Amino acid sequence: MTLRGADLLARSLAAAGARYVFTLSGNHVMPVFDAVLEAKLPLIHVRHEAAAAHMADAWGRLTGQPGIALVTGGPGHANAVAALYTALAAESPMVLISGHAPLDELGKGAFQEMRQAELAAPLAKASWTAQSADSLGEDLVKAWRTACSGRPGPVHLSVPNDVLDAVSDCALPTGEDFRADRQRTTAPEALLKAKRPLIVAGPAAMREKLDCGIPVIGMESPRGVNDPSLGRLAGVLKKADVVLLAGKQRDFTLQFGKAFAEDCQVLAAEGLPSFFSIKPTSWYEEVHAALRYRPPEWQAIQSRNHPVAVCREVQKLLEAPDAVLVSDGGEFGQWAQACLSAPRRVINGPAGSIGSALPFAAAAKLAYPQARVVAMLGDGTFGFHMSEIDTAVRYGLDYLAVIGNDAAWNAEYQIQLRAYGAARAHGCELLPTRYGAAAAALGAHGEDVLTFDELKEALRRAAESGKPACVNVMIERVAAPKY
Ligand SMILES: Cc1ncc(C[n+]2csc(CCOP(=O)(O)OP(=O)(O)O)c2C)c(N)n1
Ligand SMILES: [Mg+2]
Repeated sequence: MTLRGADLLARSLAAAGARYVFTLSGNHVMPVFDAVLEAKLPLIHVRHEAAAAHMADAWGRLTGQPGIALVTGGPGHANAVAALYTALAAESPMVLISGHAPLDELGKGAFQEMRQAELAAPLAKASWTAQSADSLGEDLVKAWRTACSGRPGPVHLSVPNDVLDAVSDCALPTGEDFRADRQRTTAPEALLKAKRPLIVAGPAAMREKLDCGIPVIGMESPRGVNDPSLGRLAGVLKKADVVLLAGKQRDFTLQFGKAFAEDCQVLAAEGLPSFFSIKPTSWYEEVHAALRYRPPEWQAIQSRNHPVAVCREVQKLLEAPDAVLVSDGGEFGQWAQACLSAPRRVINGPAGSIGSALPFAAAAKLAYPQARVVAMLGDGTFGFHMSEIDTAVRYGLDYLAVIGNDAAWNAEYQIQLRAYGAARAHGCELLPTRYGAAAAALGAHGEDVLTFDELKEALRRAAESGKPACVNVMIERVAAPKY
């Protein structure tokens, strides 16, 4: 069968099992927009290319299958590349496919000509430019498998216009060609014999559950051992006698190894060990109690526009067995992670890059249409991809976004207070904008909550609206939790 490169691309993605293409249109990729009609591959078209990449990232983390982002060449590619950093740090399987100036015009000043593969390379596991329609199927197999294999991560493929328009009679890859196996190794003897063993899992490893009688601690926060969702982790890390780092670097999050006692034996593996089971000891309970720890004085914080009180109301919405919590942003995001739990969680992750919450929530809703999806984000963070509310409205993605609005880039403001003093704090103020009204103008259900008593009803109305919803709550400008 003779097919255009664009058809080969679209049909290969369908054969791989891709469910959606997260995209923003542009001259270079219009052949693919045409080809997805036959391949029956739905497009989710967004308002900024970074949002498409963030959606592919969240899809990858939630489903384990690479999310696919498709953007146009040059500026579209450059916009999308910025979002790869978050996916790389979160070890998220995704493929960014970018249109590209035609091969036969390169070096001649082609429209939107750019050294795209080089631009994406530092932020991807692999990054290259397709050279012919005949090899496009192989390119896609390699991209997909690389994204999933070993430590997962983003992969970039640029596809020149003339490659998309060229015809080829090469065979399409099959679903089997795309399959990537993940291998585990056996647990090291020293870990099994230890008195106080710990497994510290990196972002990809922690998404694969292992319940084995040894505490498995997932680390995916830029705040490392001080991650507020991990309670008093720092104390138990110091007590451990043998630690297995499973797909986890001894990086800044572990204070480059100083988070462990000097005589602690630190072992490393690519990922989690294969299943084993030992009888949990009192150490297991001690570690879990430390992780659960939250200051008891928080219970006294009631009926105030404090993040703890806001989260207490939001937690009631997350009790559903399939709920997804998305958390992003500075201090408010840290409070959300400290106070909220849900069966599934997607956070901006070790990259510490803010702004991805709304695209993440949209992808979560596509991955789990029946699930309640709640995104917690700061007011500054909301501004990054506010226009994605429009995308959510167009596709009926009825997530609930809760904005903790302290009219500031508070995380940075807090740094100024600590480092330079209140008199020198500047450049981090925002306005107490009515983001609920803005969301309503974009077609969502919007609420602006100025006093705490209004919160409960506003959340109820939002959750029952059947629309994408945004509850903007004015909160006190407090520093992130510390234990
Ligand atoms: C892409 C990106 N830009 C800037 C920063 C620095 N930064 C981290 S938190 C933060 C403030 C976020 O403000 P907001 O979303 O309102 O949350 P708040 O801290 O006020 O609760 C900023 C600017 C970052 N981490 N990532
Ligand atoms: Mg703020």
